[in-house]
Amino acid sequence: MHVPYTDLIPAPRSVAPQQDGVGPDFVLGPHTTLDVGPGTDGTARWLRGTLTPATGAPLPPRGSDGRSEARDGGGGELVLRTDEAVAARFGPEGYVLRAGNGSLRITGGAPAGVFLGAQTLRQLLGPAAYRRARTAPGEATWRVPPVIVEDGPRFPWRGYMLDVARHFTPKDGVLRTLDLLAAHKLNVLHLHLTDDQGWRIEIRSRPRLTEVGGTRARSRVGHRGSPLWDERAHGGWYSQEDLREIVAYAADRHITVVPEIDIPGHSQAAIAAYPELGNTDVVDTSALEVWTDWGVSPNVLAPGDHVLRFYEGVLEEVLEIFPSRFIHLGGDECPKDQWRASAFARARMRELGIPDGSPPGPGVTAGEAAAEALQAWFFRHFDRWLTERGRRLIGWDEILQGGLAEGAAVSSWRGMAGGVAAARAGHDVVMCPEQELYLDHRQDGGAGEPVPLGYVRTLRDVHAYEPVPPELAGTAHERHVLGAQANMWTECAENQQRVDYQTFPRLAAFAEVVWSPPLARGNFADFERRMADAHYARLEAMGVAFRPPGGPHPW
Ligand code: TNX
Repeated sequence: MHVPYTDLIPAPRSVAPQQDGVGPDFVLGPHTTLDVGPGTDGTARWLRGTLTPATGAPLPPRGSDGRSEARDGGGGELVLRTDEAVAARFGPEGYVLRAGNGSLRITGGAPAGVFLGAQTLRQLLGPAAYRRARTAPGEATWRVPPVIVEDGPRFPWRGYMLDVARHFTPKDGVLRTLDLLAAHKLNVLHLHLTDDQGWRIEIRSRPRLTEVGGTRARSRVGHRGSPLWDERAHGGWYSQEDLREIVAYAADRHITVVPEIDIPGHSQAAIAAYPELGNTDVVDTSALEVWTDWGVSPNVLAPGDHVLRFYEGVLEEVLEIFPSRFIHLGGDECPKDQWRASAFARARMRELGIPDGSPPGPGVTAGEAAAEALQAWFFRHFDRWLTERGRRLIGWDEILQGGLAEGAAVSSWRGMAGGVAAARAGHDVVMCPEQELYLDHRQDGGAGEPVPLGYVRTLRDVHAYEPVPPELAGTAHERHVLGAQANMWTECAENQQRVDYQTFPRLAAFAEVVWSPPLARGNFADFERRMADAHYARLEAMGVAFRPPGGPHPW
Protein backbone atom coordinates (compact mmCIF):
# COMPACT_ATOMS: atom_id res chain seq x y z
CA MET A 1 0.00 0.00 0.00
CA HIS A 2 1.17 3.49 -0.76
CA VAL A 3 2.37 5.32 2.34
CA PRO A 4 1.84 9.04 1.74
CA TYR A 5 4.11 10.31 4.49
CA THR A 6 7.20 9.06 2.70
CA ASP A 7 6.47 11.44 -0.18
CA LEU A 8 6.78 14.79 1.57
CA ILE A 9 8.57 17.62 -0.27
CA PRO A 10 10.46 19.38 1.19
CA ALA A 11 11.58 16.50 3.36
CA PRO A 12 10.70 17.13 7.02
CA ARG A 13 13.15 16.84 9.90
CA SER A 14 11.55 13.60 10.92
CA VAL A 15 8.54 11.53 10.03
CA ALA A 16 7.57 8.27 11.66
CA PRO A 17 4.54 6.07 12.11
CA GLN A 18 2.89 6.48 15.51
CA GLN A 19 4.59 4.10 17.90
CA ASP A 20 1.69 3.00 20.04
CA GLY A 21 -2.06 3.13 19.79
CA VAL A 22 -1.94 2.72 16.04
CA GLY A 23 -5.53 3.72 15.93
CA PRO A 24 -7.67 4.27 12.89
CA ASP A 25 -6.53 6.63 10.15
CA PHE A 26 -7.55 10.25 10.28
CA VAL A 27 -10.26 10.61 7.68
CA LEU A 28 -11.23 14.01 6.41
CA GLY A 29 -14.93 13.87 5.68
CA PRO A 30 -18.21 15.76 5.92
CA HIS A 31 -18.31 15.42 9.71
CA THR A 32 -14.73 16.35 10.48
CA THR A 33 -14.70 19.31 12.83
CA LEU A 34 -12.06 21.97 13.10
CA ASP A 35 -10.86 22.99 16.54
CA VAL A 36 -9.32 26.42 16.10
CA GLY A 37 -6.90 27.34 18.88
CA PRO A 38 -5.78 30.89 19.64
CA GLY A 39 -3.75 32.39 16.81
CA THR A 40 -4.72 29.68 14.32
CA ASP A 41 -7.79 31.23 12.71
CA GLY A 42 -5.73 32.27 9.64
CA THR A 43 -4.84 28.67 8.92
CA ALA A 44 -8.45 27.64 9.62
CA ARG A 45 -9.59 30.12 6.98
CA TRP A 46 -6.98 28.83 4.56
CA LEU A 47 -8.03 25.22 5.17
CA ARG A 48 -11.67 26.02 4.54
CA GLY A 49 -10.84 28.06 1.47
CA THR A 50 -8.55 25.43 0.01
CA LEU A 51 -9.32 21.96 1.30
CA THR A 52 -13.09 22.37 1.37
CA PRO A 53 -13.47 22.90 -2.39
CA ALA A 54 -11.09 20.00 -3.12
CA THR A 55 -12.50 17.52 -0.62
CA GLY A 56 -16.04 18.66 0.07
CA ALA A 57 -15.34 18.60 3.81
CA PRO A 58 -16.93 21.79 5.21
CA LEU A 59 -14.80 21.75 8.39
CA PRO A 60 -17.36 23.22 10.78
CA PRO A 61 -16.00 24.53 14.07
CA ARG A 62 -15.75 21.99 16.84
CA GLY A 63 -19.02 21.53 18.69
CA SER A 64 -21.12 23.31 16.10
CA ASP A 65 -22.98 20.15 15.13
CA GLY A 66 -22.99 18.66 18.59
CA ARG A 67 -20.40 16.06 17.69
CA SER A 68 -16.99 16.76 18.98
CA GLU A 69 -15.52 13.38 19.72
CA ALA A 70 -13.62 11.38 17.18
CA ARG A 71 -15.64 8.85 15.29
CA ASP A 72 -14.85 6.37 12.58
CA GLY A 73 -15.88 7.01 9.03
CA GLY A 74 -15.12 10.68 8.64
CA GLY A 75 -16.01 12.23 11.94
CA GLY A 76 -12.58 12.87 13.40
CA GLU A 77 -11.24 16.12 14.64
CA LEU A 78 -8.70 18.39 13.11
CA VAL A 79 -7.03 20.40 15.87
CA LEU A 80 -4.91 23.50 15.41
CA ARG A 81 -2.73 24.85 18.21
CA THR A 82 0.38 26.89 18.87
CA ASP A 83 2.82 25.90 21.58
CA GLU A 84 5.92 27.56 23.01
CA ALA A 85 7.59 24.18 23.43
CA VAL A 86 7.36 23.57 19.69
CA ALA A 87 8.80 27.04 19.06
CA ALA A 88 11.69 26.24 21.40
CA ARG A 89 12.49 23.04 19.51
CA PHE A 90 11.74 23.94 15.91
CA GLY A 91 11.35 27.70 15.74
CA PRO A 92 8.23 29.79 15.07
CA GLU A 93 7.85 28.20 11.63
CA GLY A 94 8.21 24.70 13.08
CA TYR A 95 5.33 22.35 13.74
CA VAL A 96 4.43 18.91 14.98
CA LEU A 97 1.73 17.04 13.08
CA ARG A 98 0.27 14.06 14.84
CA ALA A 99 -2.34 11.78 13.28
CA GLY A 100 -3.86 8.91 15.20
CA ASN A 101 -7.04 7.65 16.82
CA GLY A 102 -9.01 9.14 13.99
CA SER A 103 -7.88 12.70 14.64
CA LEU A 104 -5.13 14.96 13.46
CA ARG A 105 -3.43 17.72 15.43
CA ILE A 106 -1.10 20.39 14.11
CA THR A 107 0.87 22.25 16.75
CA GLY A 108 2.91 25.15 15.44
CA GLY A 109 5.67 27.09 17.13
CA ALA A 110 3.66 30.16 16.10
CA PRO A 111 0.82 30.83 13.61
CA ALA A 112 3.31 30.45 10.73
CA GLY A 113 4.19 26.95 11.94
CA VAL A 114 0.53 25.97 12.04
CA PHE A 115 0.14 27.14 8.46
CA LEU A 116 3.24 25.24 7.32
CA GLY A 117 1.96 22.14 9.11
CA ALA A 118 -1.28 22.54 7.16
CA GLN A 119 0.81 22.41 3.96
CA THR A 120 2.10 19.04 5.12
CA LEU A 121 -1.45 17.89 5.83
CA ARG A 122 -2.41 18.77 2.27
CA GLN A 123 0.46 16.67 0.91
CA LEU A 124 -0.57 13.76 3.14
CA LEU A 125 -4.11 13.85 1.75
CA GLY A 126 -2.87 13.15 -1.77
CA PRO A 127 -2.49 15.03 -5.07
CA ALA A 128 -6.24 15.49 -5.55
CA ALA A 129 -6.21 17.76 -2.49
CA TYR A 130 -4.45 20.29 -4.75
CA ARG A 131 -7.43 20.64 -7.09
CA ARG A 132 -9.88 23.48 -6.80
CA ALA A 133 -13.01 21.40 -7.03
CA ARG A 134 -14.06 17.92 -6.17
CA THR A 135 -13.29 15.44 -8.92
CA ALA A 136 -14.25 12.25 -7.05
CA PRO A 137 -17.63 12.43 -5.42
CA GLY A 138 -18.17 10.37 -2.30
CA GLU A 139 -16.92 10.34 1.23
CA ALA A 140 -13.96 9.13 3.15
CA THR A 141 -11.32 9.08 0.47
CA TRP A 142 -9.11 11.51 2.34
CA ARG A 143 -6.98 9.53 4.78
CA VAL A 144 -3.86 10.10 6.80
CA PRO A 145 -2.38 7.06 8.53
CA PRO A 146 -1.20 7.35 12.15
CA VAL A 147 1.99 9.33 11.85
CA ILE A 148 4.10 11.96 13.61
CA VAL A 149 5.88 14.64 11.61
CA GLU A 150 8.30 16.92 13.46
CA ASP A 151 9.55 19.72 11.34
CA GLY A 152 11.03 23.19 11.05
CA PRO A 153 13.01 25.14 8.46
CA ARG A 154 16.77 25.24 8.11
CA PHE A 155 16.80 28.91 6.98
CA PRO A 156 14.56 31.89 7.72
CA TRP A 157 14.86 33.31 4.15
CA ARG A 158 13.49 30.86 1.61
CA GLY A 159 12.99 33.01 -1.41
CA TYR A 160 11.87 33.14 -5.00
CA MET A 161 12.46 36.19 -7.17
CA LEU A 162 10.10 36.94 -10.02
CA ASP A 163 11.13 39.51 -12.61
CA VAL A 164 7.88 41.23 -13.54
CA ALA A 165 9.73 44.08 -15.28
CA ARG A 166 11.03 42.30 -18.38
CA HIS A 167 7.74 40.51 -18.82
CA PHE A 168 4.79 41.49 -16.75
CA THR A 169 2.94 38.86 -14.74
CA PRO A 170 -0.67 39.95 -14.25
CA LYS A 171 -1.87 40.09 -10.66
CA ASP A 172 -3.65 36.73 -10.75
CA GLY A 173 -0.37 35.12 -11.76
CA VAL A 174 1.36 36.64 -8.75
CA LEU A 175 -1.37 35.35 -6.41
CA ARG A 176 -1.00 31.91 -7.97
CA THR A 177 2.77 32.16 -7.46
CA LEU A 178 2.16 32.82 -3.77
CA ASP A 179 0.04 29.66 -3.54
CA LEU A 180 2.81 27.70 -5.20
CA LEU A 181 5.43 29.13 -2.84
CA ALA A 182 3.29 28.26 0.17
CA ALA A 183 2.88 24.69 -1.11
CA HIS A 184 6.68 24.44 -1.10
CA LYS A 185 7.12 26.10 2.32
CA LEU A 186 8.90 29.09 0.80
CA ASN A 187 8.39 32.37 2.59
CA VAL A 188 9.83 35.27 0.57
CA LEU A 189 8.61 36.58 -2.77
CA HIS A 190 11.08 39.13 -4.12
CA LEU A 191 9.33 41.16 -6.83
CA HIS A 192 11.68 42.78 -9.32
CA LEU A 193 9.37 45.69 -10.07
CA THR A 194 11.50 48.06 -12.12
CA ASP A 195 14.12 47.79 -14.82
CA ASP A 196 15.28 49.37 -18.06
CA GLN A 197 12.47 47.57 -19.87
CA GLY A 198 9.56 48.55 -17.64
CA TRP A 199 8.25 50.15 -14.44
CA ARG A 200 5.48 48.05 -12.87
CA ILE A 201 4.40 49.78 -9.66
CA GLU A 202 1.97 52.68 -9.53
CA ILE A 203 3.50 55.70 -7.80
CA ARG A 204 0.75 58.22 -7.23
CA SER A 205 2.99 61.25 -6.91
CA ARG A 206 4.83 60.31 -10.13
CA PRO A 207 2.16 59.01 -12.50
CA ARG A 208 4.39 59.00 -15.57
CA LEU A 209 6.44 56.15 -14.11
CA THR A 210 3.68 53.77 -15.15
CA GLU A 211 1.95 55.92 -17.79
CA VAL A 212 5.19 56.10 -19.75
CA GLY A 213 7.46 53.58 -18.04
CA GLY A 214 4.88 50.79 -17.92
CA THR A 215 4.84 50.16 -21.66
CA ARG A 216 7.57 49.53 -24.19
CA ALA A 217 7.02 49.96 -27.87
CA ARG A 218 8.64 46.73 -28.94
CA SER A 219 9.42 43.57 -27.14
CA ARG A 220 11.92 41.02 -28.15
CA VAL A 221 10.51 37.75 -26.95
CA GLY A 222 12.48 34.57 -26.54
CA HIS A 223 16.13 34.75 -27.47
CA ARG A 224 17.83 36.29 -30.46
CA GLY A 225 17.24 34.04 -33.43
CA SER A 226 14.27 32.31 -31.88
CA PRO A 227 11.02 32.29 -33.84
CA LEU A 228 9.47 34.22 -30.97
CA TRP A 229 11.74 37.22 -31.39
CA ASP A 230 9.30 39.83 -32.58
CA GLU A 231 8.22 43.39 -32.38
CA ARG A 232 5.07 43.47 -30.28
CA ALA A 233 4.51 46.15 -27.67
CA HIS A 234 4.54 44.94 -24.10
CA GLY A 235 3.35 46.44 -20.86
CA GLY A 236 1.43 46.29 -17.62
CA TRP A 237 1.68 47.46 -14.04
CA TYR A 238 0.15 46.92 -10.64
CA SER A 239 -2.02 49.55 -9.04
CA GLN A 240 -1.33 50.20 -5.37
CA GLU A 241 -4.58 48.39 -4.59
CA ASP A 242 -3.33 45.35 -6.53
CA LEU A 243 -0.10 45.39 -4.57
CA ARG A 244 -1.88 45.72 -1.24
CA GLU A 245 -3.94 42.71 -2.21
CA ILE A 246 -0.78 40.78 -3.15
CA VAL A 247 0.84 41.72 0.18
CA ALA A 248 -2.24 40.70 2.17
CA TYR A 249 -2.63 37.46 0.26
CA ALA A 250 1.03 36.73 0.93
CA ALA A 251 0.67 37.57 4.62
CA ASP A 252 -2.23 35.11 4.88
CA ARG A 253 0.29 32.53 3.66
CA HIS A 254 3.07 33.76 5.98
CA ILE A 255 5.04 35.00 2.99
CA THR A 256 6.85 38.34 2.92
CA VAL A 257 6.86 40.30 -0.33
CA VAL A 258 10.17 42.11 -0.77
CA PRO A 259 9.83 44.88 -3.39
CA GLU A 260 12.79 45.82 -5.56
CA ILE A 261 13.23 49.29 -7.00
CA ASP A 262 16.47 49.01 -8.98
CA ILE A 263 18.90 51.97 -8.75
CA PRO A 264 21.12 53.56 -10.06
CA GLY A 265 21.41 51.31 -13.13
CA HIS A 266 18.60 49.33 -14.78
CA SER A 267 16.64 52.58 -14.66
CA GLN A 268 15.94 53.58 -18.24
CA ALA A 269 12.17 53.15 -17.90
CA ALA A 270 12.19 55.72 -15.08
CA ILE A 271 14.42 58.07 -17.07
CA ALA A 272 12.15 57.76 -20.12
CA ALA A 273 9.27 58.88 -17.87
CA TYR A 274 11.22 61.64 -16.10
CA PRO A 275 14.19 62.68 -18.25
CA GLU A 276 15.66 64.86 -15.49
CA LEU A 277 16.66 61.69 -13.64
CA GLY A 278 19.32 60.92 -16.25
CA ASN A 279 22.76 62.34 -17.01
CA THR A 280 21.39 65.21 -19.05
CA ASP A 281 24.78 66.80 -19.70
CA VAL A 282 26.00 63.77 -21.63
CA VAL A 283 22.84 62.43 -23.24
CA ASP A 284 19.57 63.93 -24.46
CA THR A 285 17.39 61.97 -22.08
CA SER A 286 14.21 63.61 -23.38
CA ALA A 287 14.61 61.44 -26.47
CA LEU A 288 14.82 58.18 -24.53
CA GLU A 289 12.08 55.60 -24.61
CA VAL A 290 11.59 52.56 -22.44
CA TRP A 291 14.45 50.22 -23.41
CA THR A 292 13.29 47.67 -25.96
CA ASP A 293 16.36 45.48 -26.02
CA TRP A 294 17.75 42.99 -23.50
CA GLY A 295 21.02 43.50 -21.72
CA VAL A 296 21.91 46.54 -19.68
CA SER A 297 21.18 50.09 -20.75
CA PRO A 298 24.01 52.65 -20.45
CA ASN A 299 21.44 55.22 -19.30
CA VAL A 300 21.70 55.42 -15.53
CA LEU A 301 20.55 57.82 -12.82
CA ALA A 302 22.42 61.08 -12.31
CA PRO A 303 24.10 61.42 -8.90
CA GLY A 304 22.06 64.46 -7.98
CA ASP A 305 20.12 65.60 -4.93
CA HIS A 306 17.03 65.92 -7.11
CA VAL A 307 17.35 62.20 -7.88
CA LEU A 308 17.64 61.32 -4.19
CA ARG A 309 14.52 63.40 -3.46
CA PHE A 310 12.66 61.75 -6.35
CA TYR A 311 13.43 58.24 -5.11
CA GLU A 312 12.66 59.18 -1.51
CA GLY A 313 9.20 60.12 -2.77
CA VAL A 314 8.91 56.80 -4.60
CA LEU A 315 10.10 54.86 -1.55
CA GLU A 316 7.69 56.64 0.76
CA GLU A 317 4.86 55.11 -1.25
CA VAL A 318 6.66 51.77 -1.46
CA LEU A 319 6.97 51.63 2.35
CA GLU A 320 3.27 52.32 2.74
CA ILE A 321 2.42 49.33 0.59
CA PHE A 322 5.05 46.81 1.68
CA PRO A 323 5.51 46.08 5.39
CA SER A 324 8.65 44.03 4.59
CA ARG A 325 11.60 44.88 6.81
CA PHE A 326 13.93 44.48 3.82
CA ILE A 327 13.58 46.80 0.85
CA HIS A 328 15.63 45.83 -2.22
CA LEU A 329 17.27 48.68 -4.09
CA GLY A 330 19.06 46.71 -6.79
CA GLY A 331 22.52 48.12 -7.38
CA ASP A 332 23.50 45.54 -9.99
CA GLU A 333 25.23 46.11 -13.28
CA CYS A 334 25.40 49.90 -13.25
CA PRO A 335 27.49 51.04 -16.24
CA LYS A 336 29.48 54.05 -15.07
CA ASP A 337 30.57 55.52 -18.41
CA GLN A 338 28.06 58.35 -18.24
CA TRP A 339 29.26 59.37 -14.78
CA ARG A 340 32.87 59.43 -15.93
CA ALA A 341 31.85 61.59 -18.90
CA SER A 342 29.54 63.87 -16.96
CA ALA A 343 30.86 67.16 -15.57
CA PHE A 344 27.92 67.17 -13.18
CA ALA A 345 28.84 63.73 -11.82
CA ARG A 346 32.51 64.61 -11.53
CA ALA A 347 31.65 67.76 -9.65
CA ARG A 348 29.59 65.65 -7.29
CA MET A 349 32.56 63.31 -6.78
CA ARG A 350 34.77 66.26 -5.86
CA GLU A 351 32.15 67.74 -3.57
CA LEU A 352 31.98 64.47 -1.72
CA GLY A 353 35.74 64.36 -1.45
CA ILE A 354 35.92 61.36 -3.75
CA PRO A 355 39.07 62.12 -5.71
CA ASP A 356 39.07 61.34 -9.43
CA GLY A 357 42.39 59.72 -8.78
CA SER A 358 41.51 57.78 -5.64
CA PRO A 359 43.78 54.78 -5.11
CA PRO A 360 42.49 52.05 -7.35
CA GLY A 361 42.02 48.46 -6.25
CA PRO A 362 43.43 45.58 -8.28
CA GLY A 363 42.35 45.94 -11.88
CA VAL A 364 40.35 49.08 -11.15
CA THR A 365 41.34 52.41 -12.66
CA ALA A 366 41.19 55.62 -10.66
CA GLY A 367 38.14 56.79 -12.59
CA GLU A 368 36.36 53.50 -11.98
CA ALA A 369 37.12 53.63 -8.28
CA ALA A 370 35.64 57.12 -8.06
CA ALA A 371 32.57 56.01 -9.99
CA GLU A 372 32.13 53.04 -7.66
CA ALA A 373 32.40 55.36 -4.71
CA LEU A 374 29.63 57.41 -6.28
CA GLN A 375 27.44 54.33 -6.49
CA ALA A 376 28.22 53.66 -2.81
CA TRP A 377 27.06 57.22 -2.11
CA PHE A 378 23.58 56.33 -3.36
CA PHE A 379 23.46 53.29 -1.12
CA ARG A 380 24.81 55.01 1.98
CA HIS A 381 22.10 57.60 1.59
CA PHE A 382 19.26 55.11 1.25
CA ASP A 383 20.69 52.82 3.92
CA ARG A 384 20.40 55.70 6.39
CA TRP A 385 17.02 56.77 5.02
CA LEU A 386 15.55 53.27 5.34
CA THR A 387 17.12 52.66 8.75
CA GLU A 388 15.53 55.87 10.07
CA ARG A 389 12.20 54.38 9.03
CA GLY A 390 12.79 51.05 10.71
CA ARG A 391 13.58 49.23 7.49
CA ARG A 392 16.70 47.67 6.06
CA LEU A 393 18.33 47.95 2.70
CA ILE A 394 19.24 44.91 0.67
CA GLY A 395 20.99 45.04 -2.70
CA TRP A 396 22.82 42.90 -5.25
CA ASP A 397 26.47 42.22 -4.44
CA GLU A 398 27.77 45.12 -6.56
CA ILE A 399 26.82 47.32 -3.59
CA LEU A 400 30.03 46.01 -1.99
CA GLN A 401 31.98 48.11 -4.50
CA GLY A 402 33.10 51.37 -3.02
CA GLY A 403 32.34 50.11 0.48
CA LEU A 404 29.15 48.52 1.79
CA ALA A 405 26.70 50.81 3.55
CA GLU A 406 26.58 50.18 7.29
CA GLY A 407 23.24 48.43 7.64
CA ALA A 408 22.93 46.88 4.19
CA ALA A 409 22.32 43.21 3.45
CA VAL A 410 23.50 41.57 0.25
CA SER A 411 21.94 39.30 -2.38
CA SER A 412 24.99 37.37 -3.59
CA TRP A 413 24.37 36.64 -7.27
CA ARG A 414 27.77 36.71 -8.97
CA GLY A 415 28.74 33.53 -7.18
CA MET A 416 29.06 33.32 -3.41
CA ALA A 417 32.22 35.42 -2.93
CA GLY A 418 30.28 38.65 -2.40
CA GLY A 419 28.14 36.90 0.17
CA VAL A 420 31.21 35.56 1.96
CA ALA A 421 32.84 39.00 2.06
CA ALA A 422 29.65 40.64 3.31
CA ALA A 423 29.05 37.98 5.98
CA ARG A 424 32.63 38.28 7.20
CA ALA A 425 32.08 42.01 7.56
CA GLY A 426 29.02 41.27 9.69
CA HIS A 427 26.32 41.86 7.07
CA ASP A 428 23.38 39.56 6.42
CA VAL A 429 23.35 37.79 3.07
CA VAL A 430 20.97 35.87 0.89
CA MET A 431 22.68 33.42 -1.44
CA CYS A 432 21.42 33.37 -5.03
CA PRO A 433 24.47 32.61 -7.20
CA GLU A 434 23.62 32.69 -10.87
CA GLN A 435 25.78 29.64 -11.54
CA GLU A 436 23.52 27.63 -9.22
CA LEU A 437 20.13 29.21 -8.69
CA TYR A 438 19.12 31.17 -11.79
CA LEU A 439 15.98 29.55 -13.05
CA ASP A 440 16.07 31.41 -16.36
CA HIS A 441 19.13 29.32 -17.17
CA ARG A 442 18.46 26.05 -19.00
CA GLN A 443 17.87 22.86 -17.10
CA ASP A 444 19.42 20.50 -19.60
CA GLY A 445 22.25 20.69 -22.12
CA GLY A 446 20.18 19.10 -24.89
CA ALA A 447 19.04 20.94 -28.00
CA GLY A 448 15.38 20.63 -27.02
CA GLU A 449 15.33 23.32 -24.34
CA PRO A 450 13.00 26.13 -25.43
CA VAL A 451 15.51 28.78 -24.33
CA PRO A 452 19.02 27.36 -24.62
CA LEU A 453 20.68 30.08 -22.54
CA GLY A 454 22.91 30.29 -19.51
CA TYR A 455 24.52 27.68 -17.33
CA VAL A 456 23.08 24.19 -17.40
CA ARG A 457 21.43 23.66 -14.03
CA THR A 458 19.65 20.36 -13.79
CA LEU A 459 17.17 19.31 -11.15
CA ARG A 460 19.97 17.26 -9.61
CA ASP A 461 22.31 20.31 -9.54
CA VAL A 462 19.75 22.45 -7.74
CA HIS A 463 19.05 19.69 -5.25
CA ALA A 464 22.77 19.42 -4.48
CA TYR A 465 23.24 23.16 -3.87
CA GLU A 466 24.57 24.12 -0.44
CA PRO A 467 23.83 27.72 0.69
CA VAL A 468 26.53 27.89 3.35
CA PRO A 469 29.90 28.06 1.60
CA PRO A 470 32.82 26.20 3.21
CA GLU A 471 34.50 29.53 4.04
CA LEU A 472 31.65 30.34 6.42
CA ALA A 473 30.61 26.90 7.65
CA GLY A 474 31.24 26.52 11.35
CA THR A 475 32.42 30.12 11.79
CA ALA A 476 30.80 32.92 13.74
CA HIS A 477 29.76 34.48 10.42
CA GLU A 478 27.62 31.54 9.31
CA ARG A 479 24.58 33.00 11.03
CA HIS A 480 24.65 35.91 8.58
CA VAL A 481 23.52 33.56 5.81
CA LEU A 482 19.80 34.20 6.13
CA GLY A 483 19.07 31.67 3.45
CA ALA A 484 18.88 31.48 -0.30
CA GLN A 485 16.76 32.51 -3.20
CA ALA A 486 16.01 31.11 -6.65
CA ASN A 487 15.76 33.89 -9.21
CA MET A 488 13.48 33.82 -12.23
CA TRP A 489 14.46 36.49 -14.76
CA THR A 490 12.01 36.83 -17.58
CA GLU A 491 13.75 38.25 -20.64
CA CYS A 492 13.07 34.94 -22.34
CA ALA A 493 9.95 33.89 -20.45
CA GLU A 494 7.09 35.92 -21.87
CA ASN A 495 4.17 34.10 -20.30
CA GLN A 496 3.16 31.96 -17.36
CA GLN A 497 3.70 28.73 -19.24
CA ARG A 498 7.34 29.56 -19.83
CA VAL A 499 7.86 30.84 -16.31
CA ASP A 500 6.34 27.60 -15.01
CA TYR A 501 8.57 25.55 -17.27
CA GLN A 502 11.75 27.24 -16.03
CA THR A 503 10.64 27.29 -12.41
CA PHE A 504 9.35 23.76 -11.99
CA PRO A 505 10.29 21.19 -10.99
CA ARG A 506 13.52 22.93 -9.92
CA LEU A 507 11.76 25.02 -7.28
CA ALA A 508 10.76 21.79 -5.52
CA ALA A 509 14.44 20.83 -5.27
CA PHE A 510 15.27 24.35 -4.10
CA ALA A 511 12.58 24.16 -1.41
CA GLU A 512 14.37 21.16 -0.01
CA VAL A 513 17.70 23.02 -0.07
CA VAL A 514 16.42 25.83 2.12
CA TRP A 515 13.95 23.91 4.28
CA SER A 516 15.33 20.45 5.00
CA PRO A 517 18.31 19.55 7.16
CA PRO A 518 21.03 18.29 4.79
CA LEU A 519 20.66 14.77 6.16
CA ALA A 520 16.88 14.62 5.74
CA ARG A 521 17.28 16.03 2.24
CA GLY A 522 18.82 12.69 1.47
CA ASN A 523 20.12 11.58 -1.85
CA PHE A 524 18.84 12.68 -5.18
CA ALA A 525 17.45 9.25 -6.01
CA ASP A 526 15.09 9.48 -3.05
CA PHE A 527 14.04 12.99 -4.06
CA GLU A 528 13.35 11.74 -7.58
CA ARG A 529 11.27 8.91 -6.17
CA ARG A 530 9.20 11.35 -4.10
CA MET A 531 8.76 13.53 -7.17
CA ALA A 532 7.63 10.57 -9.25
CA ASP A 533 5.39 9.06 -6.57
CA ALA A 534 3.58 12.25 -5.64
CA HIS A 535 4.99 15.65 -6.39
CA TYR A 536 4.61 15.75 -10.16
CA ALA A 537 0.99 14.77 -9.57
CA ARG A 538 0.60 17.62 -7.06
CA LEU A 539 2.06 20.09 -9.55
CA GLU A 540 -0.21 18.73 -12.25
CA ALA A 541 -3.23 19.11 -9.98
CA MET A 542 -2.21 22.73 -9.37
CA GLY A 543 -2.04 23.32 -13.12
CA VAL A 544 1.71 23.92 -13.26
CA ALA A 545 3.33 23.58 -16.71
CA PHE A 546 6.51 22.02 -15.32
CA ARG A 547 9.32 20.56 -17.40
CA PRO A 548 8.40 16.89 -17.77
CA PRO A 549 10.98 14.48 -16.32
CA GLY A 550 11.44 12.81 -19.71
CA GLY A 551 12.49 16.02 -21.46
CA PRO A 552 10.92 19.10 -22.95
CA HIS A 553 7.78 19.24 -25.02
CA PRO A 554 8.34 20.16 -28.64
CA TRP A 555 6.68 23.54 -28.11
C1 TNX B 1 21.77 39.41 -14.48
S1 TNX B 1 21.16 39.13 -11.51
C2 TNX B 1 20.91 40.36 -13.98
C3 TNX B 1 19.55 40.46 -14.54
C4 TNX B 1 19.37 39.57 -15.74
C5 TNX B 1 19.97 38.21 -15.45
C6 TNX B 1 19.75 37.20 -16.53
C7 TNX B 1 21.17 40.58 -11.65
C8 TNX B 1 21.22 41.25 -10.40
N1 TNX B 1 21.16 41.13 -12.87
O1 TNX B 1 19.28 41.81 -14.84
O2 TNX B 1 18.00 39.46 -15.97
O3 TNX B 1 21.35 38.38 -15.26
O4 TNX B 1 20.13 35.90 -16.11
